[in-house]
Amino acid sequence: MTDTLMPQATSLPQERRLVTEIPGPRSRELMARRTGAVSAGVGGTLPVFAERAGGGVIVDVDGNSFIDLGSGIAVTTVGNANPRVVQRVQEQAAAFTHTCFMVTPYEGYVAVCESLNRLTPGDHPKRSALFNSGAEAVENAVKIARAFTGRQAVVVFDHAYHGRTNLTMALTAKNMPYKQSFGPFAPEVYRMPMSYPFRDGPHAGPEVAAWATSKMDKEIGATNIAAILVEPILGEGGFIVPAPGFLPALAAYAAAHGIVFIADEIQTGFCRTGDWFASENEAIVPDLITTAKGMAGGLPLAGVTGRADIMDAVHVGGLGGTYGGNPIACAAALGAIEAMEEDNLPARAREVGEILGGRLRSMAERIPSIGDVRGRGAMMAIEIVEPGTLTPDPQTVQRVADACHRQGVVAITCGTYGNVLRFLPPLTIEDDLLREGLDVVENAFAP
Ligand code: PLZ
Repeated sequence: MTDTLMPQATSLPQERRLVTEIPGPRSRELMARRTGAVSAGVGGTLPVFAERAGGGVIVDVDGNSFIDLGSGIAVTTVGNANPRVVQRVQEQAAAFTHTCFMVTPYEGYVAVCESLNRLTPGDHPKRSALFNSGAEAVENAVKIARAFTGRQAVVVFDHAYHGRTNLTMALTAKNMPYKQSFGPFAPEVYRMPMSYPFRDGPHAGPEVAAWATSKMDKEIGATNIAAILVEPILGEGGFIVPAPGFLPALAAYAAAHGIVFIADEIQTGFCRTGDWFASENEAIVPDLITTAKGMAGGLPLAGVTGRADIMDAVHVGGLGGTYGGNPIACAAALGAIEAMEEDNLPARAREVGEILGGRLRSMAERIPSIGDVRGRGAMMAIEIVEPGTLTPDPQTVQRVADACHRQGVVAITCGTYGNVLRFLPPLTIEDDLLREGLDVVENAFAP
């Protein structure tokens, strides 16, 4: 490993260490309080409560140290409590915590927008706007595309995930747990077929895209479509990497028909896939791009970035929100982006991807229920099926994830069928710790 790629310093020992049963007594106590105080509707993955985290570990309130293979769902790409993030947050919190950018602006917001405009694909003039969550960014991207085109229809895809607010529930494909009993949903949302190489057979990317665009022509009419919204690699839907040519064909159709092409890079963006943005892999230049998660090192911040003519088409006052682009979140983003640039984290994501991908592929040779290994960079997954079939096996995935948790590894799942184990380690994880985490995953498959 070269010096520029050294993981961030953290005072936490970088080790897996179990000192109590899992969950330990302090976690059990807190879990009882949680049950009494927190809505049952808020789900949970691990039965332990966090106390500290950094590098590649999360330490719980009983002193158990877990190897983190989830980064809080692709958020702590630069490592938890990254020193550059912490320092800027502390300085900003001491200076001022909030003014509302629409009331009294501050430099941090502008600087984050400048970074987004500079780092996202394409060298055309760009503008950005900041929000609090991924879902809010997606909603605003749709608002902007509608204002720019004067059209209403929004095209999304099978297995898509875009959020939990009313419009983004409509944009999200999966019913349970995201949509069940929460309707009615926003209208003018149309779902099209997605390229899913493991499940749709040997269909080439352009072929699936042609199927989708022909449906758009016939069922919506291209001149009614404001936006085509797609995740370049589907996240919650199962880390589905569309076949080559699928995304470029969609982007070309959008360009030919005056449709705003929106890449939702909330999970894939900011170095995760080995590029700054996953769209770069097929040289896609989205009209708009939504970001959140990894951008701010753990603080809530989201953005919409894109062509200046589209972003500026909205009437003055049409975009905003009390907290959007909060100064502390902006300070965190500037620290996180500095870490990504100075430590060359796209290259580090490719290194992590080689360790992950190599190990997962060799596991697949030994474990017949691993039907597919896929992903890119530090965003990889295995899809679990009944051996030799495409039949999803979510029970095995749950059993493996639970066993990992008991053995001190934070493993998380995803997928339309709940049968995908995904790997999103912080890029500050040490190589040997990552390998140890993967040993635990492999052992967890043993019956
Ligand atoms: N778009 C591509 O991955 C968030 C959801 C976790 P928010 N994914 C994690 C859960 O179960 O709620 C996501 C995403 C993509 C949009 C979002 C939404 O981002 O910040 O969670 O609103």
